[in-house]
Amino acid sequence: MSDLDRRTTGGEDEPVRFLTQDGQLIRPDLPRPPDDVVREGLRLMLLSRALDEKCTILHRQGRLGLYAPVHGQEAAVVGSHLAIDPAVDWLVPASREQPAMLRHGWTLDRLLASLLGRIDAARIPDDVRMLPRQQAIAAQLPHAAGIAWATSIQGGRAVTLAYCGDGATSEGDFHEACNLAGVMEVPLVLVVINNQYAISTPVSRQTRARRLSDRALGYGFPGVTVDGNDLFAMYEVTRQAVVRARDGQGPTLIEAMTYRVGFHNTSDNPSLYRHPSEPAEAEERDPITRLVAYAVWAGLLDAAAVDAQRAEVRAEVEAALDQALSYDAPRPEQIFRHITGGARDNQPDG
Ligand SMILES: Cc1ncc(C[n+]2csc(CCOP(=O)(O)OP(=O)(O)O)c2C)c(N)n1
Repeated sequence: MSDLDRRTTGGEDEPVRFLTQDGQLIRPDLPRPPDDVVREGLRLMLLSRALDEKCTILHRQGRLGLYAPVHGQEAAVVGSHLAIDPAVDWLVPASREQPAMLRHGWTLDRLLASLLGRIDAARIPDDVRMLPRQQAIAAQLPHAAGIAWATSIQGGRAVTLAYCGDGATSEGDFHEACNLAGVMEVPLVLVVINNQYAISTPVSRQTRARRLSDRALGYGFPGVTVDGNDLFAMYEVTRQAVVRARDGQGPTLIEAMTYRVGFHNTSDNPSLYRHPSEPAEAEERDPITRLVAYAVWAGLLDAAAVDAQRAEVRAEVEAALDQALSYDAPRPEQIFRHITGGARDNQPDG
């Protein structure tokens, strides 16, 4: 029985955690990702934070419609995605997995184009094995189970990595997808980002279950709860789940315990439903601070190199924004594209 399996029996109450907040391994024998994976992870997390900052400004300037930040959840998203191979595996995001989508092959200018309504430029290239962001909560999950089922019928080695939030676990689509995935033993890794809130609804109002990972037991596959602010734990648990899936042993549910530090999206005001001390405390568990502490301690980067990287990713966002703004601006008639039905969808707008 692997560690992962043992944790599904309910014997261990604590989330899986490898790193202290000071960036030290809790036990020296714990596995750590290869150094290049840590470097890639840190860069993506910094890029994600820079993107959050820029998109919030663009929204406040009235130049961008809506943005859902990743702030606080970066290790959960990046750590899990680092464990799959974008050339082989499928990504099925929810609505705030921007760094995973970038690592999967959607370029930053296309991502920004999507947020700016420049939909032709935003198109996900056919060779990128990824679904678009999903705004209808949990609606992506039956598709994820279906993709995983299809790839297993085709006989390839592909694994599908899907994401949803804690609120999504109360939706019928979540349960239908998990049931199908369990019955058909599909190669699906489902990461539930438990950021404690579904807009204003706290997770305590979603379920009486002890943990969201316990949901998996009812569908006959392993569920494991992980410290979602710990890149190492997220990477290792997802890596084990991916090995299981590739070996034909079926799905795994990973609950990433984290916290949505900012607003739900740019139209939300969280001070209406939570005390400001809550996000302030969560900032003390910041996933980037933790990983930087490890990287400096392990000699992968020094503090000056981290600062240089922060500047680099900001410049990268600015350059991608310039590129995105050079694409065709949205036209009102595009709103009706794809909803008029049949052959008209293939005709020029208007
Ligand atoms: C089917 C559906 N119901 C309701 C909504 C409105 N809505 C948008 S985001 C959200 C909360 C989602 O919470 P969670 O699944 O925890 O993900 P998070 O946004 O926290 O990442 C809700 C209820 C929606 N988009 N789709």
